[in-house]
Amino acid sequence: MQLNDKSYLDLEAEFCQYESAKVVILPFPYEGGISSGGGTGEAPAAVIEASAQLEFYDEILKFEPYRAGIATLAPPDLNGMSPERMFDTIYALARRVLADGKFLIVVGGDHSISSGYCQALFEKDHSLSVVQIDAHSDLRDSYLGSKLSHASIMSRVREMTKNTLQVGMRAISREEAELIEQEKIPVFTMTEYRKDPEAAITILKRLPNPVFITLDVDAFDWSVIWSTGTPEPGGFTWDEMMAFLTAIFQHKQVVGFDVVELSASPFDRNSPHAVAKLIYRMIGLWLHYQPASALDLIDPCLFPHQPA
Ligand SMILES: [Mn+2]
Repeated sequence: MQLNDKSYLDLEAEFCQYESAKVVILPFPYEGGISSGGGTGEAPAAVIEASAQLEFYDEILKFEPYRAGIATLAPPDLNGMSPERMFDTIYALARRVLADGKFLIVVGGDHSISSGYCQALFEKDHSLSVVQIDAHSDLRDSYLGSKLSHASIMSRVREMTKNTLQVGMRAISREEAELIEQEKIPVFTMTEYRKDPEAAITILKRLPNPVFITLDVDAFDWSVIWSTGTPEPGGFTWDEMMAFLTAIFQHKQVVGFDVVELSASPFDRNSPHAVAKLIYRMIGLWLHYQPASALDLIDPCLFPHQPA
């Protein structure tokens, strides 16, 4: 696998080799499935750039997650690619990385990229569940004539698996609301989640393993993520998001995640930094809550503390 010139966290060579890394980051700068905004094509590079400023030590989890090895792949050439070919490209790449036994993180790009990765995970295990954290329910059958639009991603996911949980919504069309009602789809608006997070956690606990998380950064409040294509006010604070993610990793066997819809801007250094840190915390949570035996640890220093 071809590595990126710059590794996530700007790691020393021994910690970012593909062969030894437990975690693999795939930058996937596709923005062919969006309806407004733009700039998601530059987002993965901005996140990798920002990640060089992170502390290696996680001050909450109290260890250094990078020691598990984090390889950063070179982004594929997606220039002018159709949504269909994009799907095939990410599907093939994800299959290969998963076959090598890695924990794969895809950094988008717009939300249309999620279905290819999800398909690769679903083929490995048909009991896959998907947790979507997003301001939008993305349940349109198609949008602007495209079934692979970023606004239709959960419709595509639900064709693979009905085991879904959607949290953080602040923008839903009437047709989507009717579908949610008819099919009793577990969707928590931000207001509902804030009022009673435990209701969502109860559904989360009932989802079959394994679990894939697709995280659209517009789920966050603008005080955390300012630069995104289809912003909505009133989203997750940083601490609310950390609490929800912790619950997911604590209760479920997470097999992968993606982070999508950041749009790079020359006027905003904060948002890519927040995404870089979000990814590092999620890597840390994954390591912390996985059974140590399953990780075949190469470095005993990784776990100075036993998982709670
Ligand atoms: Mn969204």
